[in-house]
Amino acid sequence: MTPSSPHDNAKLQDLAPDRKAQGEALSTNQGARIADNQNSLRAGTRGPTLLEDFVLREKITHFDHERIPERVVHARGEAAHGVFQVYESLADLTCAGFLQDPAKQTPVFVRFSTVAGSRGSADTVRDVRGFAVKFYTDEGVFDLVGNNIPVFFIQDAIKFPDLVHALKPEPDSEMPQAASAHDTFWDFISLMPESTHMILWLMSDRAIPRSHRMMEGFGVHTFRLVNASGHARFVKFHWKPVLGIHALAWDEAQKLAGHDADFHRRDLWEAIQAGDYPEWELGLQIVEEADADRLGFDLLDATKLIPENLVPVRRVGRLTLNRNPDNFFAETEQVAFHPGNLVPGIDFTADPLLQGRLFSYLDTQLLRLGGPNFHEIPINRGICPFHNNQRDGFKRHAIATGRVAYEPNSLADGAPHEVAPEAGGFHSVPEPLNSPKLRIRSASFGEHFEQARLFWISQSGIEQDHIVEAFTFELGKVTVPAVRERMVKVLETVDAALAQRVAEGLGLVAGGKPPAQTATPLQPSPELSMIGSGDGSIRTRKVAILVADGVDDAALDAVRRALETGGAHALLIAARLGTFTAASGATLQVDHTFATMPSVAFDAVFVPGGAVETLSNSGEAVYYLLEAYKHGKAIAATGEAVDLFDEIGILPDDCGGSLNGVVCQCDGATLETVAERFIAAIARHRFWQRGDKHLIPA
Ligand code: HDE
Repeated sequence: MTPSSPHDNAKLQDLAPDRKAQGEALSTNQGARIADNQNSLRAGTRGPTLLEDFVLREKITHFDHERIPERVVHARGEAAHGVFQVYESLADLTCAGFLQDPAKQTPVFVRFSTVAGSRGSADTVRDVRGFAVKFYTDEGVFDLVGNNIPVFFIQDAIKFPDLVHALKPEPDSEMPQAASAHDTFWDFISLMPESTHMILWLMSDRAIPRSHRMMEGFGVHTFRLVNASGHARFVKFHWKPVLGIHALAWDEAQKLAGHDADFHRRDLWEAIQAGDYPEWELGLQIVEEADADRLGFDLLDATKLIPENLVPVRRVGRLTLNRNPDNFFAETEQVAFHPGNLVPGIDFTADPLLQGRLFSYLDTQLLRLGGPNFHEIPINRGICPFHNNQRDGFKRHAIATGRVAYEPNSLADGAPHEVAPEAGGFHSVPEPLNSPKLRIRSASFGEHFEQARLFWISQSGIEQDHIVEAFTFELGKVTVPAVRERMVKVLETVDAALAQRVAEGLGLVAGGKPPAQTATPLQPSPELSMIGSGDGSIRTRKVAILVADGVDDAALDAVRRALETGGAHALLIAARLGTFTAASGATLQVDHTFATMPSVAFDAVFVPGGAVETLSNSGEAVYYLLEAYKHGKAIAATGEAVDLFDEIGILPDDCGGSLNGVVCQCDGATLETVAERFIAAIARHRFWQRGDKHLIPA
């Protein structure tokens, strides 16, 4: 049975299950039934409105207070409900109850977000994505408040306001919205060597995900897992998407921001509505405390990751999102994450970034959610009972009974009472501390470039090209030449070729010193590349089929059937809505037009033969194909559509030869063969290597 969410009992409809049948009456918040919801109470038909109109005043007052402050960062986001299940007991590592029993489903609520933009900003901007998971366990709420990038810009929480001020729109003009491509951001970054590793990730395709369903998640900081006998080990948390890690093209991301600002939000919502439940595996990297010093970097430094070829990721459980929220505000907006929401068996480390977060998240909710009782908002409520002597405060919901609100007491038999660690009480790892009080950065946090270089050398050639293009774009938007020059110098410390290529794009000359060499040459870490990840299926992919009158419906049906069998969704796209007559005389219903669902909304495009003359005379159709080609998407043609590709300069793959993602029906090839090759191409996600994409006029 799927566990119900903790806030189900707060839904309005539960109070009156069959509202229509019972003739649900419109009423004020006090329950008085309203006779007229069209007119305010006036002195005469054309006279002034009366102050005594409590119906009007209540309605307008509530409306006036409908907005709350948006999150200071991560304001733009969307969320879903789901469940988490562990594969096998992790009792050897942790006593956390929800990680013991493979039969146990723990309800979760997961919110994805961008960092920089306001609540109404576009989804597909270049940015880090938040990946925040609230586990409603039987032992309390556990929040894993992570990102889709495993490291962070800064090492110490005291720099966070500076970072965010530099990133957010500039304070005089309030521009640019949801973008890092501006002076203040790069001014700050170029002066903060510790941000170099993170900035390589931010300029990579990780920062323009195809979907939230296709990105990794990371806890970022090092945490601890503690088992029942008190043995503590360091842990890094990972979320591995079952569908793989995939990105948009930058040109596509920018166009999508205009065509569909809700692209990621819609993608998540529609996938869940369609039963394509997004899934991730929880991964753990475990390091014995005694081994930590041998890693070559400090585990408390959030600008470092543990390469997977050094410590493999053990996949221990599955997260499935299976239900959309009922109400965006009540759930997604009011959910309050906090890295300090822990359960016994999981503990912090002294990472100075994490330590600062432990203060920030409770503090920020006091303003955003208007007081100390936000844990009583249904989406934030745990599912296990809780008892304490906290009382009162703004918007208190619970009605505490009795006269005892203190401890120790005898008048309530000592309740609520403390619980010993052996009986499940939370107990911190007794980490030995013996040090003077200092305001200083540890020397072990002093190296900033080696892992940036590791990331760079672990990327495929095409991923490196994209990183160079991203740096060139972002720094190209910087108006102060000294900032551009300083940033190129920072890149010289990572890799000479990287710096050289970015400098060229900016009309600068890279020179200076070559990067310092490490004692042992760095070995690439293949898991840092996105290419080739995932289950190799086409599940949930969207395919546009371009149609017009006369389209070969035998080809259309055969390919569509094969795509749908593979789990993809195929939609018919044409110049207008309504119906078309296919070659067989059958009537086809169109789903969308070239304008309402442009090529950027799809993963692949198919053109059956039959209607080619109409399509080749349509600028919109030709643009559609060229744009999909430019963005590296799989495209396929059967019958006369093969000639259309030829005519507009899209080069087909050799029949059975090297695969460039352009699948054309070769002489004698069956529709089944075309469909098979098309499916294999879609499963590869994108053909980034198409060398002629810069020649495409789209
Ligand atoms: Fe956050 N961060 N953060 N952050 N963060 C917030 O909390 C903060 C950091 C992350 O979907 C705020 O409720 C500080 C790292 C996510 O509701 C705020 C520092 C990571 C979300 C805050 C960091 C994150 C937030 C804003 C440096 C990845 C969205 C509203 C010490 C591990 C959660 C709010 C959601 C949100 C503070 C750094 C992830 C202001 C001070 C590192 C996913 O409290």
